[in-house]
Amino acid sequence: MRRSQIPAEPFPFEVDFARTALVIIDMQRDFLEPGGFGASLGNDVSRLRSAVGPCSAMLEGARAAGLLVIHTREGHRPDLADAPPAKVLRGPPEKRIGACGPMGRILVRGEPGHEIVPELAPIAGEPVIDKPGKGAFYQTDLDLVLRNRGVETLLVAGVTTEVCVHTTVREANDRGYRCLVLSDACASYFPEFHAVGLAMIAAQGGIFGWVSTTGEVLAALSAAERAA
Ligand code: C5J
Repeated sequence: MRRSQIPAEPFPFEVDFARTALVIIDMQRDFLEPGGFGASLGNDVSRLRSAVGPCSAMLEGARAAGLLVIHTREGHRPDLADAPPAKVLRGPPEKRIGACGPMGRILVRGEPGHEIVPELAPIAGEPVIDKPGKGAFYQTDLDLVLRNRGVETLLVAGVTTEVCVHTTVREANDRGYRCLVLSDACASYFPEFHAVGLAMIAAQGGIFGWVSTTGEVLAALSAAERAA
């Protein structure tokens, strides 16, 4: 496929889709549905639903075009051996990581709450990266997976904009990946943090990435496929 240009902030984004992966961050029931980790922290989880449609459209487009699709999930081993006490020992015990909630133990791998929402469920061949922290590179094999596939560019979507999306994009940028964040396919419990989080990425000449929309990326992807 030829190189394409996607309208983006702070300036148009050059991309070779053959060396690009879609990375969908933490679209898990624990963050999007009542009774999970996000709700245990006092958040209005309905605020994250806006990202589901755009993520789904981007997922469909990426699959159709044969892009590598990677899903991440934040969560911990059932024995919590990989959960730092500083992360666990917050809030009332019945709402902490590992406590039992309506979707099973909060933020624990293998529990219903840890699963990706059904609309965005991974299919065979799509790597799922289980991560103990906010960044998708920390203590995972994501970098290895991407390098083995020759990926140089990441299209990043998911939740939450200012936490796991931001941390992952910062980590990726430091490792030499070019990141385009899809504004409408990300969301936050705090609309103002979403807006500022996106602005921070594109500020200062794109200090650690670019920002565009699902529609712009899908249009560029279709044009690249037609031209191929
Ligand atoms: C948070 C995440 N917000 N996936 N995790 O704790 O952004």
